[in-house]
Amino acid sequence: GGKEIWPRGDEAAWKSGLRGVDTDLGAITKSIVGHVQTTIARRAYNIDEEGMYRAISYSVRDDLIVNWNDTQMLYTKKSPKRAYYLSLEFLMGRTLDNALLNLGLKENYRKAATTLGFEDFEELVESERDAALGNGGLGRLAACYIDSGTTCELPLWGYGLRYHYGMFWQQISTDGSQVEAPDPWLNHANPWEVHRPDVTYLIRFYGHAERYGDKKAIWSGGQEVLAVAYDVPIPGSYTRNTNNLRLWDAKPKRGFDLNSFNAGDYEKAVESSNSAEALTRVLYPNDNHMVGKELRLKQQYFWVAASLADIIRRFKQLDEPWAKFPEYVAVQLNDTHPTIAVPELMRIFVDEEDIPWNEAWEITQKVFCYTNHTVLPEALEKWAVPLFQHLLPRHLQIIFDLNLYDRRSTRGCVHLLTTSNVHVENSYKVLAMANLAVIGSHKVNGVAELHSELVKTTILKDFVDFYPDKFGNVTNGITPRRWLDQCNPGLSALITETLGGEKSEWLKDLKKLQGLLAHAKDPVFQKKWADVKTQNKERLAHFIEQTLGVKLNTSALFDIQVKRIHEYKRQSMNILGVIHRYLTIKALSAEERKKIVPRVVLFGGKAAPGYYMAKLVIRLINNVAKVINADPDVQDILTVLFVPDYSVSLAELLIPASDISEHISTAGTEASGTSNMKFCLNGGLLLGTVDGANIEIAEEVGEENVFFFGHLTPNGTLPTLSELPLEVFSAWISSAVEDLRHNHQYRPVPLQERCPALAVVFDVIAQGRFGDGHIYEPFLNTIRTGDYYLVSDDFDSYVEAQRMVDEAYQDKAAWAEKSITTTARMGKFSSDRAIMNYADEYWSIEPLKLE
Ligand code: GL2
Repeated sequence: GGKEIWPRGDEAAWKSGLRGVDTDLGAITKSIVGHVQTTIARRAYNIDEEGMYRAISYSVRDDLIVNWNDTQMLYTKKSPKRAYYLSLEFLMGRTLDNALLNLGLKENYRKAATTLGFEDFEELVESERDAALGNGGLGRLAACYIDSGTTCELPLWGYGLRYHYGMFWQQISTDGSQVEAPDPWLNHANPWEVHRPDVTYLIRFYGHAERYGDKKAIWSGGQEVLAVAYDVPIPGSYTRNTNNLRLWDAKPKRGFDLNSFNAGDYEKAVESSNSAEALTRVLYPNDNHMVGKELRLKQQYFWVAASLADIIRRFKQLDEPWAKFPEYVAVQLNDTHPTIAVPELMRIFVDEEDIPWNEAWEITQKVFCYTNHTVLPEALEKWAVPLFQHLLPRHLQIIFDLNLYDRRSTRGCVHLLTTSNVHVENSYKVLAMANLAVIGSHKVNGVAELHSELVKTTILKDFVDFYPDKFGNVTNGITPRRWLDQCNPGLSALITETLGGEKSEWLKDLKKLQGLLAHAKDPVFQKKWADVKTQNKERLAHFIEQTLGVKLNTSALFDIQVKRIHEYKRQSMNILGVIHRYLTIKALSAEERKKIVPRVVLFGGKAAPGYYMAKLVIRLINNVAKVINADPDVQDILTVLFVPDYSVSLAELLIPASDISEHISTAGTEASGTSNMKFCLNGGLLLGTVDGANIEIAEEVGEENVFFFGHLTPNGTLPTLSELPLEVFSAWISSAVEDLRHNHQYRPVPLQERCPALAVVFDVIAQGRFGDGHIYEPFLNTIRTGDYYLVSDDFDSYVEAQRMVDEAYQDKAAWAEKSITTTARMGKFSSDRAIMNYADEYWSIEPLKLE
């Protein structure tokens, strides 16, 4: 509140040049034309769609930046405690539409574009390329959280990497296989980022660490790379608050090595610059799977070191003692990817700031929180000690010292000492990053109730006795702005019309959707509801016909499974079920076939390029689709399609069109899932296993409105969590899965006896009905023997659940009621609720509104 001193020059001159956010049509048109003329250097007679998209984007960006500046100024002035979300992935998708809706300017921009001769505004919006800086749910969650954090007016920044190549582009070859092509998304100008050459840090790798004094060291030598900031403004909804996503790009410290250059070896001279820039070249395309590559560890340290340096620079401007650091800073570790932040902060405190070790450790733990996103063993990050030591010698020393320190502080607790120290015995030593994340944080959470329980009983069980208060749960959420208002404008309008008032009221308080319950049985409303669904199916069908040349029957039931292709997610069961359905229909008479509920089954998702089994499943899906779609016997009764190159934008098209979506992971394997929430919010019903957030969705929308199945569902019914305490339930799931796996391993029963219906399907595949059967043998064998993901155990009840879906779909009124009720009761799953939970209980930060 002190007196402001004008920093330089004539205050009036500065102020005369400042712009605000001008939202009237004239100002918008003028701004667009200005950008056409100068920013993109064109004129009215040679402006095309691509140019117009860019001019509009720069114009919208101006508004975002004005708000962004004002928000950052407010933060500087009030110095609230801030939270920083460290995520190696931010799967943002497109920005223009979202920004326009958040700013409330879409209609005026549409009008301005029309006046300038671009009548099809949606076409402009859809010409934007996705920012695909993430693999799947984990990366998209980060994007939802910064949207919600800003909408809730929290001082929350994201920190990530500016990959030059995002998630690969997926194509399908003529034999049905996935082929990967690079996604050089930055080849096109990216209007949504602001280059900050003034915000840079030098990051060191390799070299030597020499100890001295009390647990201190000097780290020197090695390679130095420059981290340069690119800022992406993040608008909130119905607020001027605009937060920041800061992405780091790697640049060589010097352009090239002058000595080699003088010696005439140009290639050698630029070599070091190549190796620096390789750092942020590409996103690792693995989902739920760790690959121990040195370059990946380099990315992690580069990103973490730059982010912490930036946070510390900001803190130093406050001129406060280090003990107060946790009163201004909370850092969220999104999975274990940023765990090196723990030893890095210790290194800065101890080596650079001269803070005694114990004090440094106390401060460090108060800063960090850690979210675990998976219990799959293959996904847990473990770094080989020799590799780690080579790249980060000083950090390894710190980790070893922490290990000793933790042993001392856990004195008497032998169990913890032997199994939960930071480095775990193996054929060579590895660092278990989750263990380091737990000891370095004051809070640890899972992402759905069941998952948080499983974390405590499996991978982190040794820590629970010792730190009982650290462990909690924050069930994931999704932003209703993108995942309802933006992707389903028809439904959004119907909801607003029905609830009355402004759409902002329910969009910012999603529990208000409950108001729809009063209309769930109203036939007139049901009809309107069903009509919106049909329009969304038509929109999707149009796209599919244009891009894939396949016609869809829009009065059919649309059954959709879109997510990463993974054995644990069991797309296998879906396609095997499709074959079973096909064979069943083929056995019917033409008369009987008329009674079948027509169905469109859509698949989408990418497989990691090195994941052989997942790629084989994609191939099977495509070849089954080929046969079924060409068979006149099932024309309009059954259509199967793999939609290539699944992305955020495709999800926005697919999700509003679904009647049923499949979330059918082996019980206990899907930490939460978030697309399940998106489908249900859009009135699609859920077909799933008792896993992840499916359980909480069923609790909210009512068990009668979901289709649960699985060997692990006793008597086909879900024991509600109130009947069965969560600890009991999670223990029961783990032991049941373990027993089944044990039996497959040690008391194998032939598939023919285990699941005769599935054995028939296998025979048909092996006989070559969908192309050379031999190709699929390795896949079939994983289920014939071992069956780790329990496909054969769950197949019969899956088929039965699908039969119940068909039956339910025939009663249109009852189906509409289920669909309306589902949407109405999805309020809990807004990411606003989740982010406020983190803000209150994990970060202790408060909203700060920009007036
Ligand atoms: C994931 C989980 O698999 C998924 O179930 C969860 O919804 C998301 C977000 O919490 O996190 N974990 C993970 O490693 N990936 C996920 O999508 N990639």
